[in-house]
Amino acid sequence: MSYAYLFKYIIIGDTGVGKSCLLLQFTDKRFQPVHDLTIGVEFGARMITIDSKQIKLQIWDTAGQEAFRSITRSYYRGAAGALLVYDITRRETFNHLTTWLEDARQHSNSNMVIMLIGNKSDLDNRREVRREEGEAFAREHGLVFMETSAKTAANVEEAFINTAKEIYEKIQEGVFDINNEANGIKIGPQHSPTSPGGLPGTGGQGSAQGGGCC
Ligand SMILES: Nc1nc2c(ncn2[C@@H]2O[C@H](COP(=O)(O)OP(=O)(O)OP(=O)(O)O)[C@@H](O)[C@H]2O)c(=O)[nH]1
Ligand SMILES: [Mg+2]
Repeated sequence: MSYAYLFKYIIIGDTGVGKSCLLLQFTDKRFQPVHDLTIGVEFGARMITIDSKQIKLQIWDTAGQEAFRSITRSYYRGAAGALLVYDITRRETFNHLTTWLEDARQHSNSNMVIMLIGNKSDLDNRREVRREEGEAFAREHGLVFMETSAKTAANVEEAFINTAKEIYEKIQEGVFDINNEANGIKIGPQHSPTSPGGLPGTGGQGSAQGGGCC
């Protein structure tokens, strides 16, 4: 299927926080109660609509285990968005956020949108990190924040889609250099540069294009 833009994402955070389960819930709308550790990097994709434009999200799900850290680092550079995930039932995963953020900032392009995610919100009875602590960390570091559950799907759509909205807004503001694919954004065949945010139904496919040959 054709798209107006392709955004590349990376999902990062400690092992076991639920990165792969969040991706599976977003792409396949299902939850795996027993999920294997990720070895290296896994991959998923899904189409979404923003401002009546089709946007393809290409998502790299990394391994949280320390041994894979150097592989993870090599994926930051080409990402437009990052989901930085901790587990609300394990404080140590929250304590490690600073290290993850330093790594992300050091190896990514400066415009990368980072969404902080406190996952496993369904396990409120086992909570070790209060929502306010997540909010405060996000505010302090200029991140967007959300609590999610890969199990119940609460806020999972929102997390991926709000990140895309932020990226899309940055494109509209001219912040992202969209002609440089290394920034994690690719313009698709459906893109129509003459109608940014035009009336619903007027942008996108059809008209305008087609004049060119071969
Ligand atoms: N209750 C609950 N369990 C979850 C949730 N998300 C993930 N889990 C469980 O947590 C475990 C780890 O999830 P994964 O998605 O494999 O964790 P990961 O972050 O990908 O781990 P690595 O691949 O090692 O980095 C699995 O057994 C999941 O079933 C959630 O939102 N709620
Ligand atoms: Mg995983």
